[in-house]
Amino acid sequence: MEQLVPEAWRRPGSVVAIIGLGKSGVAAARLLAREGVRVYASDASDHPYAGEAAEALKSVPWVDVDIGRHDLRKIRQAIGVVVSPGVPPDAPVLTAARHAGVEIVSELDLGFRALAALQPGTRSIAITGTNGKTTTTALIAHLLSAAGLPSTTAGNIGRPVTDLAMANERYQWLSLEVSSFQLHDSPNFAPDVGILTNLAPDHLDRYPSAEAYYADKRLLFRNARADNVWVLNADDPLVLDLARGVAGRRVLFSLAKPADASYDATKRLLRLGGESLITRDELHLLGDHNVANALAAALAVHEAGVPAPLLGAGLRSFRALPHRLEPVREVGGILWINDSKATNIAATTVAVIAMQRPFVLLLGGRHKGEPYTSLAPLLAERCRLVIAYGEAGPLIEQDLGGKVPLERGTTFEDIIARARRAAKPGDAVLLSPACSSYDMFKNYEVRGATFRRLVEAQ
Ligand code: UMA
Repeated sequence: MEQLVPEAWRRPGSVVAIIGLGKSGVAAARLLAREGVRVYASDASDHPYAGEAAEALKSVPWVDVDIGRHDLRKIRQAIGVVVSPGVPPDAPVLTAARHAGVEIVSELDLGFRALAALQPGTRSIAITGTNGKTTTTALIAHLLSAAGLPSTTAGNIGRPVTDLAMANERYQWLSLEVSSFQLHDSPNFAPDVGILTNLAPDHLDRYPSAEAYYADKRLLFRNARADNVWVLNADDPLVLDLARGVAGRRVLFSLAKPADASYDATKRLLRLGGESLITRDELHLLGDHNVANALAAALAVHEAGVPAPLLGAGLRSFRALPHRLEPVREVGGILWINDSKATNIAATTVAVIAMQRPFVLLLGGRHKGEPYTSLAPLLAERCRLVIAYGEAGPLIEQDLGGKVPLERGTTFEDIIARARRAAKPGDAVLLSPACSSYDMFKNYEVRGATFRRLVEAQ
């Protein structure tokens, strides 16, 4: 049996430092304390994301909690560091640990190791890529469960893997969404099946270049074995390049050409090998990118042993996730769509391409580094108005002003009122911000929920 944690972590006098007390840090602290490992858990912010849960750790034996600072002396003396995904690798606290020779592992790594020890035999499908990860992850768990194979989701989709490892739940398969942040410092991560949905620049506020971001994505393959299956996007040369020379079998999906899973645009049919899965109209998701996600998910679940007819039934019964091109409500002929999860240009691009009606686009939030200019040609045809708001408002105006009709907005109440005035019956209003939400909200979920509440109140 694999060791749940390195033996040295359990030695008397050893302390493991946990950096960041969001969901990941809190779950990691709980797991280690349960295993009898002493923990020093700290968060630089006075208001860590996990708030009350982080406070509650103070009453857990074996856990020493600091909120509002990192005690670098304690961290330098630690036997190991467990880092939360939101802490950038060049954060001073990690630099201090590295200089002191302390090994740094991610919460994903700790969780994956614990899963292997506590739930041996559970198999995993890991999903990464710039966009489509969350929908594909949820769709995979749905397809597995619909076919009678007990499964659940964890990882970047919301539930830390350490939390799942600790739970008294048993699954045959896990569908794990893994971000580039989580793949970093994850030497033990080794899924059975891996999916790379697509690659485009993102997180340029954290990485020095797109290449550095892709290099972290490549860590999906770091423990590749001959019996692995890699599900790859045949339409994305960057994906194929990244997987070049990796051990294991590769299966391909494509919207444009024959592949292991493909889309026949003339007959509007999704296919797996020679078999038909479903028609386009039976897939209740907006946009061709979601056809690609469905093909990727079907291929992965097929590898888990589920035959095409059962995959077809599962695809038919799946519905859009909240905040991902989610139709909220149609009022007076105007369809309001919540795509708050679109936090980069590539995600907003696919949303814009998916629009079949004229639309008003709500764009803004905290700028993440990429210019907005590439959106201009896509907006020329159907976009009635861009409403630019938030910290990125001036940059968006600079990049798109004069090229598409654009006005500036302030609060969410204000941008929704402006959208209502501009939209005509038959139009859509699309919240697809291309930015993070952190200038105005706790996260993209709260941003989407605010949009929904205001739209429903109309
Ligand atoms: N912090 C420090 N010191 C620092 C820097 C940060 O203490 O030097 C603290 C912050 O104050 C914060 C904590 O570290 O309290 C960081 O927490 P976190 O951001 O890792 O938050 P979690 O709640 O643990 O959520 C994380 C993922 N968040 C990120 O990767 C930013 C969640 O993905 C994921 O669902 C969760 O783990 C469970 O696995 C969210 C996300 O936005 C959805 N992901 C990005 C994306 O999808 O684009 C990658």
